[in-house]
Amino acid sequence: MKKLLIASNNRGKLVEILALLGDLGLELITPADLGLTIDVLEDGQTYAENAAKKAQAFLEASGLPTLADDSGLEVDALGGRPGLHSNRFGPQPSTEASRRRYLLEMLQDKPRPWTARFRALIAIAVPGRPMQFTEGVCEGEIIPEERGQGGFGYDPLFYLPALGKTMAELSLEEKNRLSHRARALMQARPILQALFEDWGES
Ligand code: ITT
Repeated sequence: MKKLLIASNNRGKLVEILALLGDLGLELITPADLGLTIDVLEDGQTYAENAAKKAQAFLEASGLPTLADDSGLEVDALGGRPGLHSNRFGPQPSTEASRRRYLLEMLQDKPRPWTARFRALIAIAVPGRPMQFTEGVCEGEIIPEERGQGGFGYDPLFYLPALGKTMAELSLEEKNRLSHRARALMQARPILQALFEDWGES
């Protein structure tokens, strides 16, 4: 079976991506499957730059076609922060829980609603081909108290007004119908299908 490496060390992301691409007829490989422990320095100026860096580093380490995700939460009242720095927001070292607490601290004096969006950039790297990118956005708002146990990261604080639920109150299937990552990967699917048709066995 043709192999695609999913270049993420984030367990929550991996679960979602494996479910979203599971029916493509590809063998989806994780860094752990290969014993790869690469921590790419995410110092790009854009999500696309960071996604490309991750995809390229894992492609070079594995020789496999590789897909990477760079994503973040953009809160309007904070001028789009934490954005690119969503995984290292606030005092370091940080945890998912400490980053959520810091986000609420930053917002406490700002008028509500705290409108926000999640953004995901997907980079697809195949040896000898130009890198390809897709993007997905999911609009919502930050609420002052955590709700729900599902998902990861900022999900318990990210409320979807149309559903009356936070991302963390959705099942994996529900999140994967509407999330930023789902939207970006929906566009990535035909790109992957075309690449793998040309690519032959690998
Ligand atoms: P990899 O680079 O190894 O994939 P990472 O967690 O470092 O893992 P990013 O650099 O893309 O990934 O950081 C994205 C951060 O944005 C992530 O750690 C969360 O804090 C947040 N985030 C992204 N997508 C999210 C989602 O679907 N739900 C909640 N938080 C999310």
